Amino acid sequence: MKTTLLLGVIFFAFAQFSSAEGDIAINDAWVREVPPGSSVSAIYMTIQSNGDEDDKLVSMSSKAAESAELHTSKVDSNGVATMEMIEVLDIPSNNSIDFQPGGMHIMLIGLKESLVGKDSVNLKLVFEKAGEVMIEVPVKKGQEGGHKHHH
Ligand SMILES: [Cu+2]
Repeated sequence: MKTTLLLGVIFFAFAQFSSAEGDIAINDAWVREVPPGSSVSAIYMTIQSNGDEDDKLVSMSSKAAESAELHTSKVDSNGVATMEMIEVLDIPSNNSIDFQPGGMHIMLIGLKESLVGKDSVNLKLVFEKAGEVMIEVPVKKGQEGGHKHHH
C-alpha cells in the first residue's frame, strides 16, 4: 500500500510535461526562449482529443505573462507574415491539432520576466467540456522544437 502510493507520486513527478485530463491530452509543449527584454513569446504543442464529443478551446492564461492569446500565422501575397487572433478553437473528437512555428501558437504577451534560464512556464487552457487543463511548458531554444530537415 505504501509502495503503491510512493510510485504514484513518482509517476506524477515525471508526468508533469504531458498532461492528460479527461479526454484532452497536451503533448510536446514548448515555449520559445526569447532574448532578455523581449515582451512576447510563443507556445507550441499538440492538443489531442481522445473523446467522442467535440470540444472547444475557449480561453488560456499563464502566470508568466500579462495575457495569452491564440494566434494563427499566415503569409500574405506580398510575402508578409501576419498573425490573426482566434477567439475559439474547435477541437474535433478523436483528433489532434498541431501548434507549430509558422502556424498556430499561443502568444504570451507582456512577459513578466525573462525566459532565459527558466525551466518552464505555467499554462492554463480552458476547454468548454474538458474544463481547465494546467500544464508546465518547458522553455526551449527555437531550433530544438522545430522540424529538422536533412538534405
Ligand atoms: Cu502570435
